[in-house]
Amino acid sequence: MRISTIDSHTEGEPTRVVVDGPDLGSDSIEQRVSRLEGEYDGVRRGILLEPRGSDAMVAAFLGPPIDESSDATVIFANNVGVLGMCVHGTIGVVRTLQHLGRVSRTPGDRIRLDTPVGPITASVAEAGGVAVENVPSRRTARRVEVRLRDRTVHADIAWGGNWFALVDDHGESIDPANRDALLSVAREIRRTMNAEGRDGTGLHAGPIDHVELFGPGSVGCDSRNFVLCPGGAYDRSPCGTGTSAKLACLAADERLDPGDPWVQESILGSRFIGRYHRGERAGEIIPTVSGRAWITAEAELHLDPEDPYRFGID
Ligand code: PYC
Repeated sequence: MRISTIDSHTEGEPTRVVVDGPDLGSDSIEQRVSRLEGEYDGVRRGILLEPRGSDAMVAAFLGPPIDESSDATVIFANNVGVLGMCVHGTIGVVRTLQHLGRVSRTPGDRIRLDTPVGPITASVAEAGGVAVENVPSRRTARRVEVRLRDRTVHADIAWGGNWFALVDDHGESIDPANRDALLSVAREIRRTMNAEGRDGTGLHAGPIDHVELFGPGSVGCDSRNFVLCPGGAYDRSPCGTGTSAKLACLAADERLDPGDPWVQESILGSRFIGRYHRGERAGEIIPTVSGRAWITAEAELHLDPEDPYRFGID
């Protein structure tokens, strides 16, 4: 199978757009997801796992649109499976399509993409920026007590296209030098919440798959975060679905007004700017998250039938 890919990174977090690869079909998005999870799971692994990929890499599989007002479908996947949505990945997709000449570089131009959790719109911004209007986001639980081995923390549960547990009182410094401790506490929070059935509820109900720990931001930033992703890696960017979940919590607590900017810094010091307006349903917001991405590679991947590791190394 011929697999052509273009890699980019969005504020430090990698995306691999599959420009030519498995045919996921042109029927419903659920059927395309199930084809990727079934027939093409080995291909997903081959694209994302070592020796070609890494735990932090997110792949974007493009296809024909579902809705007639959309331009394309995108299904994001990482080292362990399909994601609901991915904002850093969407920014990478737009920059890749610009690189291919399929999307203009004119600020204000927009493309609409169908995702497994609903349509989103991405707008071209100045200086290589992209603004993603994400799916409706909301908080479903506030300050849930989570007892860990050596501390008790409190988590908000919010949907931003994936399910997040958002924690302020973890007691750790959000610093790259403290990464191992951050990974360990975030994993324990997720394990504990999953074991106790502290799930996201309502539309897209499901277990917490991301954990977001917050601390003070540096000058010009409202906050700094550390985000644990489903496959155990941490997000090098400020995580756009996580920023959307944060905006939902800020809106619910009346700490940020519609239209006002929220500058979310990542553990690396890179930034996303988030804003929201109110959604149609009570308690729901429509977040817009802006960031930048850069192309890093163009490749043709080979999955040699003789290669025992063609479908990746776990
Ligand atoms: O930016 O939404 C995001 C994201 C999800 C997982 C990694 N990045």
